[in-house]
Amino acid sequence: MNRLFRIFLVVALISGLLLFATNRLNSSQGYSSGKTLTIFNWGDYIDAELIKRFEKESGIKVVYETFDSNEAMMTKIEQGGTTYDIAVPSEYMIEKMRHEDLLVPLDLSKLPNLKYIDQRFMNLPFDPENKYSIPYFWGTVGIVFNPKMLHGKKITSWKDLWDPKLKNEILLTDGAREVIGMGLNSLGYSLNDTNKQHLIEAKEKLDSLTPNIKAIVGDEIKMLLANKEASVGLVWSGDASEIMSENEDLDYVVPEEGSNLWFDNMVIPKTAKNIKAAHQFINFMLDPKVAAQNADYVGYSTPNKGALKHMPKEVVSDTRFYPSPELTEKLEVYENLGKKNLAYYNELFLQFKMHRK
Ligand code: SPD
Repeated sequence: MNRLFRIFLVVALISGLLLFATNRLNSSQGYSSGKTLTIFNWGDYIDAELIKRFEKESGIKVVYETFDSNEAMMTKIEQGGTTYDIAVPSEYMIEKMRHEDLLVPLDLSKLPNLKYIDQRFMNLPFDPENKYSIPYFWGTVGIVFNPKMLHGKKITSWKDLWDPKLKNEILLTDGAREVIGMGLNSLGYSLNDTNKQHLIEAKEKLDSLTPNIKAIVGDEIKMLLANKEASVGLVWSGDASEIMSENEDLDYVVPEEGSNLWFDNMVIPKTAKNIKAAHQFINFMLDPKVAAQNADYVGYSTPNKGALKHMPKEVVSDTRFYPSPELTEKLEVYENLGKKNLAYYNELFLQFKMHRK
């Protein structure tokens, strides 16, 4: 081997090693190359089969990360150093992200499947022309309960939860707006109330519920309720539907005092590195058969009108999970209450959690 050839071999070897190390480092940091798409979604919120199918059809590798609250998602995006191409926040957080200029405007011409979304879920106040967000799932907040464990007692109102007979029987979803909202609603206040006195009253009302609370948990709430570890849970409707498919004894109610109507939408954060692939993925998820498979898997309500045709009749006609527009109009959508107020909700929620200890 002559000297020149040996030098060439060494240089080629070192370059190859450097390239390999850089790729490893980049991928471990979520860096998206043209063939990588990084998605940031709620836990238990997609059929993993669909990710595999998208990867196969598009040749794009999906890096998938999860969060468990809008606040956690926002903190991660705001603090920087992430390269998320798609995130799935709820309405009030989308409004906040828009105001903070954290979103990339969508190219709707790249989303032909958008035509399948029911007009009822388009042009909502948090994003009036869907410039930044595309409907993913929607639902309500309510109470799932096991009438058998409650000796036939039916729950219809938030107030029912304060019944001393429910000692250590209630599981709460770990969400500041959901839990503080329950306190506010039970006192007849709005879910978007920013009156300090009302918020303190709501926190005190929640403190008085402490003896009945077994735990405040994340996605494991579904397993605990389905396995009869508790008889009552404050949950998102889709979780209720999934729990009920595991245990038919359970029922779900939106309390009569009122509750929350929510919308989770797909957005492209400014952290995106692969905006083209993000549009491809959003359009893929909007395909009626894909959306139907996803809804069937996660148990949440789809806003995709085209998908409903591919789903079992008994699912889409269940008004607990597909409530009529007349009922949803009576419910409240969370508003972006501004930095200070949202921080105050979080602080009260933390104080409430500490009070339990
Ligand atoms: N396990 C997935 C949960 C997603 C629920 N999103 C509801 C947000 C309501 N603000």
